[in-house]
Amino acid sequence: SKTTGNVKVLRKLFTDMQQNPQCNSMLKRCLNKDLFERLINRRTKMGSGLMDVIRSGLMNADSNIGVYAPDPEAYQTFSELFNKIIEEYHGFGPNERHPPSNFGKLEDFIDLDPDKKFIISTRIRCGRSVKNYPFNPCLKEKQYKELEQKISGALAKATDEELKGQYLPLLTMSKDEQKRLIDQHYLFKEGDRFLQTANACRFWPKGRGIFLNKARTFMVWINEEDHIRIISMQDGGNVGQIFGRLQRGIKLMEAGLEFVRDQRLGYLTFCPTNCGTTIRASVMIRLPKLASKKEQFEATANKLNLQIRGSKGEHTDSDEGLYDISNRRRLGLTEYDAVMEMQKGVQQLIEMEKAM
Ligand code: ADP
Ligand code: CIR
Repeated sequence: SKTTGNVKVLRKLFTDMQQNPQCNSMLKRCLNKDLFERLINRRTKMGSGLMDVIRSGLMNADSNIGVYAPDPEAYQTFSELFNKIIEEYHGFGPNERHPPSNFGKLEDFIDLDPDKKFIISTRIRCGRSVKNYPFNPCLKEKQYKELEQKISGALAKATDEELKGQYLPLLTMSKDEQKRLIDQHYLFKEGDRFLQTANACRFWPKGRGIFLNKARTFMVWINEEDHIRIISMQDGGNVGQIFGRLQRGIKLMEAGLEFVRDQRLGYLTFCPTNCGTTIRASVMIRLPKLASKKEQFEATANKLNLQIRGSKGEHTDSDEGLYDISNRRRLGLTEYDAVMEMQKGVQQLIEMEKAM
């Protein structure tokens, strides 16, 4: 039967991963044979199985994490696996509860680089999933269209002059325009093999697109990795201005839509690294002296709970000494603390660079 065949394929891919010395993913560390056998026959009500959770990690040996939740219920159904990964990534234990949302006082956030010596730009993003819709692998073509309409409709109701803008569907965008928007760091990339193998790119480019305000400081991604990504960014290091704008953007979306929030895990997203606050606050920064001492750079970032990415996003290299440095944890702390973790950490890195 089909199911037995699939189980065979799954066992083979799992064994290959276990035996692959190149693979160093959290999936490999967290899913031992024993747990694999316990999870192999489980299904969510929507029919998602273990294969749907771990396919990306099995097919991409260079995954950092290697799992996605095909629908919100998967976090429960496969909790033994997700909880281990969530604990390793966020330091959030299985008996902890994500705190209520708290964005704190905006006055506590500063300009990290008033003389514009180190920071090119700063960006804060968060993700949201719309209630009563599964995640990418389970979405039907019709649901992509519904989501696109609902989300772009909510954005069209903006009255805040700074947030007003227009929605650009990927379907009608020229390849030139798409490339320009990606190169300018506004738009998501195309052909992410981690997402493709997670079955997250079906019907692409249908239902996908970007909303951009006039000043290009506020944008919303529709139906890429998550239903919604809300982004605030601008040149320089003014964290307060950027975080303030993000909060107004979130309020705008909340006025028109309802989001999935779990008692224990906070806001639910497709990738477990994004649950909780869903906040990634980052600076695009040059720290030539510190970065030349790779081991010290990485160890310091780690100690400060910061994550270093390349200059074109996750899984890319650094170009011309440019790094994308952000808070690593998003779950088990407040929105205020997530952004503050980036602010304090980057402040320290800049101090170190100055002293070198
Ligand atoms: P995510 O949206 O999940 O944070 P990526 O790492 O793929 O995912 O980044 C998306 C885009 O945002 C990439 O083009 C990346 O270079 C860009 N980006 C991230 N941080 C900044 C920043 N501080 N300034 C400018 N662009 C940024
Ligand atoms: C991976 O496992 O490398 C991809 N599925 C992306 C995971 C998200 N990574 C992260 O650090 N936020």
